[in-house]
Amino acid sequence: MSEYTGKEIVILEGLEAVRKRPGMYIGSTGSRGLHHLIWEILDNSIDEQLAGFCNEIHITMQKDGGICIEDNGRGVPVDIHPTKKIPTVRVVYTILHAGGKFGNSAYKVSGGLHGVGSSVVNALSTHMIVEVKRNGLIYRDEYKDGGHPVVPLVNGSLEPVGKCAKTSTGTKVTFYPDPEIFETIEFKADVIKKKLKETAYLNKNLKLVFKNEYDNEEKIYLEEDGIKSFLKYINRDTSVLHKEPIYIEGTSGDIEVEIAFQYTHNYSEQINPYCNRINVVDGGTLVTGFKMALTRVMNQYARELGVLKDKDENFDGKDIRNGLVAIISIKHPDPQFEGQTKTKLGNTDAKTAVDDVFNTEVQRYLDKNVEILKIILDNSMKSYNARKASDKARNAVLKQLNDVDTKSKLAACTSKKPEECEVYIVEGDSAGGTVKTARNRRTQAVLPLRGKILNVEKATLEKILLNNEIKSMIAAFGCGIGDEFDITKLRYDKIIILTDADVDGAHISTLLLTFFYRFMPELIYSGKIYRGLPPLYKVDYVNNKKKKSEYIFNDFELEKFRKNKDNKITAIQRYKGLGEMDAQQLWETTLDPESRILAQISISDSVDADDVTTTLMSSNVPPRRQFIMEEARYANLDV
Ligand code: 28F
Repeated sequence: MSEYTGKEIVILEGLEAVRKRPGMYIGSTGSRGLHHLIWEILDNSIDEQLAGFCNEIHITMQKDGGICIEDNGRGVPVDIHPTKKIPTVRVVYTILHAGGKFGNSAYKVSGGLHGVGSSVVNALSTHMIVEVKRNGLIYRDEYKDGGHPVVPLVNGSLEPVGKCAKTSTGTKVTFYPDPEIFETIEFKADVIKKKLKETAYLNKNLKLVFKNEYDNEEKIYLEEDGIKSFLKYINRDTSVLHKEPIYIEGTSGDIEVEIAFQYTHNYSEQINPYCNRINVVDGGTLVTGFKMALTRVMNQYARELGVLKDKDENFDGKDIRNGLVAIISIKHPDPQFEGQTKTKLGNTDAKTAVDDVFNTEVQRYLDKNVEILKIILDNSMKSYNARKASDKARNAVLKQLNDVDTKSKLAACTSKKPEECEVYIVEGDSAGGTVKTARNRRTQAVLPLRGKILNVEKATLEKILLNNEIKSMIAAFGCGIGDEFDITKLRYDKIIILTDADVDGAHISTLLLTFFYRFMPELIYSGKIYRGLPPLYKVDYVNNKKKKSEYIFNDFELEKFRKNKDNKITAIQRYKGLGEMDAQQLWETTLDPESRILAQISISDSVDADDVTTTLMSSNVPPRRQFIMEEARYANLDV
């Protein structure tokens, strides 16, 4: 056991803060949060690869419940830290936000915990071992019970514990998550494997070796074709217009650009941008550069080949991107991440670089693959013609929207200040009726929806705009749709989806989310969308000889409640739907800002998000159900 000095106490207070509010650092203490621990450690190895010093990472699920991650990078420095006066490796693992990778531009990353997560993982582990191979020596530091160092320092330094070849370098981290923090400490091989697969796609030629000691499985992930294979994977269940994705790469100045894209039969477009392997979900300059170049190059070809005649207008960018699925991955030495969530790239030179590389390389590619060029131009022409034809219909519909406002079932609120107003989108007329009685009329509006809403993945824009439920929503929100969307006109601060806590409810909620994601994604990105979480149970019980009752929101909570010996349960009521609650109960559980529980909907990874929508909307029923239940559970945990 080491004795703590004053310095260490300050350090441990930082880690104590992580233990007090784990959700703030890793999102949740459920299964997602648990796996997040692995991603944090893995990110550090990947950063080391990005810096050019590592090409192999081993990830092992140990039989004793621990996770071991080992890379062949340079090894975390062990010398005494200039200001903290303890070994740098101990600084990295015990001081919050001491990733210290700032200043080294190759390491700059967006938001999140990237590169600073080591100490967070340590804080949430009962035991952690860090082994470093550097300069022909092996070092080992170890921590117990949320980050307390247990290896004594000698003159302030870590003593080497062994020798190795000078050429053998790297970092190995083994950790055991704390069962007092996490609802579950069971790692899922499938979840880890999915992540490693995606990691391999984004890091061409990085070898990831997964080992599962429980069933002696070993699997190697290595993608020589990088994002090209990634794109094939994203489109694996989608019907495509050409079998091989278009893949181009090149360098412009000191920026490396890689692009893969493919056309599908979908009506939507999906562009997945990455900068230094970070998914910049809000896009930014690299996406602007791509769109500009694609539009220009395709219009040039269309003129040259006579697809567009002199009298014709140019293709609109949208015409050319109809059905497009693309991955743009750039490496930038000094990325500027912007926006509230730091998920938008700001560097103007990234725009020029992407435009530049696309311009030269795509023409080189398409001149050799004329049949693909023809497919793209033909597809653009179809969208162009459809757009011209539906412009009239669309304008007519948009004009009608004002009418809908009066015809729709929206029960408006009296306040006109968006910052204090909320709208509840409620499943079914009867629940809608109760919510109308129970709500605070001044700030809470109610929009009841009848039955299931249109599956927007399968419908054309025209059809979507003619759907009554969707028209009512567009009219109620007041901020338009698609290109004309303007979030500053939004009439509400929160849009709250309220459905029954069952599979159908989850399905309706997912259809709504799909609609928002496709046509008003900014609503999700700016955190305006919530799910109301109605309780599953009401428990009457006796505690200290007093009769009490409490709402319970999931089975996990109910189990915890049952285990508490101070409570003598007298009755448990299970709510099958919102319809079973009276106005008072609805007010307390889902409307009253003081006591309701809302889950904010967020998307951290657009590839995942799209994957979710395609899985859901496929006609294959069993996986759909599975997803819905899982999502419903996550929603409960992410409160
Ligand atoms: C299994 C997890 O964490 N790998 C890591 C390195 C390498 C360096 C480093 C890490 C330097 C100043 C902190 C080595 N030599 N795997 C890992 N490999 N961190 S984490 O540096 C950390 C910073 O303060 C490294 C020269 N420069 C950097």
